Amino acid sequence: MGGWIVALDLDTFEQLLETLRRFVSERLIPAEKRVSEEDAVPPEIVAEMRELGLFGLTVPEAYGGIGLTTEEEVRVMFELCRASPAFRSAIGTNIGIGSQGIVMDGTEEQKQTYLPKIASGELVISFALTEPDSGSDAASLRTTAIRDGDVYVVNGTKRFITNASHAHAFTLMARTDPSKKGAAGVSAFIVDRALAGISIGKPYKKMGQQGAHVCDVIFEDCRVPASALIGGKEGVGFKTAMKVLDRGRIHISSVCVGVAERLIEESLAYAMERKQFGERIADFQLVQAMLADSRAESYAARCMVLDAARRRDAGEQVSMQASCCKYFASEMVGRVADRAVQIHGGSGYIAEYAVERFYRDVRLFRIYEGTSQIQQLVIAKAMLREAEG
Ligand code: COS
Repeated sequence: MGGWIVALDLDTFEQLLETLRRFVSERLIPAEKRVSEEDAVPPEIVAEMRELGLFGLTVPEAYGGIGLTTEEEVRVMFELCRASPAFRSAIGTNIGIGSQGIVMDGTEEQKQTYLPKIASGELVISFALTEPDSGSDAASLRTTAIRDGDVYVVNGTKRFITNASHAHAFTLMARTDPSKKGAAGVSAFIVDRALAGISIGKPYKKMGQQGAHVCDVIFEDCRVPASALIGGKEGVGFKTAMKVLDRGRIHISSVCVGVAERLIEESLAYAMERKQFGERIADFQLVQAMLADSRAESYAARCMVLDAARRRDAGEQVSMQASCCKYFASEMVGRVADRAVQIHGGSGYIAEYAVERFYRDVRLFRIYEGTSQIQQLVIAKAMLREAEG
């Protein structure tokens, strides 16, 4: 691991944020248009992200990463996500849903085999949970992993898997016990892409977030060594996935805050420059109301995300708070993007302006890593559980 992120005393962490701020302004934002047009993050930028240590932000130091706390991670994301979400996506599965199952529940051997390469960015890892018939109802997944001697034979299709087209490994959730219908029959594996019996679909054409790729992953009689079972335990893979998503949802919420801050910056700059009726539109109270609503909501989301992150770092169970954050922050950035387009007027609908692209990009935040409706369910279920004692 190269670069400047070594030990995270306060000064070093502030330095990290400062370096990142510069990287975002000088390298990422100027490359946004190109990323969108070419539907790819340029390899030289991926290489720079690797150099900076960004692929290893959340991997513990003992395995070659930087081992950020959740709070530090979200503060890094607030900065990074002032640039197109496609850049975040390039590192997103390595620092989040792809790696965290191994970090949380992997055996020592699994950690030593995978985490150093994940942290350096040498190995890209994706998270394979969703299927054609299993989205929000994740526990109904049908992909099977049937034990046969010292291997599991995997069959099934995973859908909309982020970074699958360039992944070297997958954190895969599959049913090891088909006689059990729900969560109890599901196990988690680390599957190497190089194994026979894995094919990757063509990247889907999406509404936004060009430069981030999602594909189907098809397993046909793929023989996965038994040693790939995460933690060496069957039947707990759904729980691993849910724990990973708890952290993932806080992460996505911080992404939403970063993007909202950028949209506010763009809106304010435009409103201060654009003149109508002989005045800057920023001086009109109806425009000010939109700016103020966006600032207040983004600030609220930032506070929520920091609180949830700190609670997680203190060892609290934060599923409910993670869902509150994901629900509020993703809906918030949708409203902020909508106002940003409105403040830009006709120009907001034109691809020359960043807000047109961000408006499309942010729509996904209300959907992936659990829709807003799933977050509402998780929150309400927790409320009922608490009230019922
Ligand atoms: N942490 C640890 N364990 C958890 C957990 C969490 N956050 N959430 C659930 N579990 C456990 C439960 O305790 C339960 O275990 P027991 O049977 O031992 O009690 C088990 O997992 C099943 O939980 P539950 O009955 O609540 O599961 P449901 O089938 O009702 O599903 C939802 C729960 C809907 C919340 C889940 O399916 C979900 O999050 N769906 C959305 C999936 C998603 O985000 N997809 C995005 C794809 S990844 S980009």
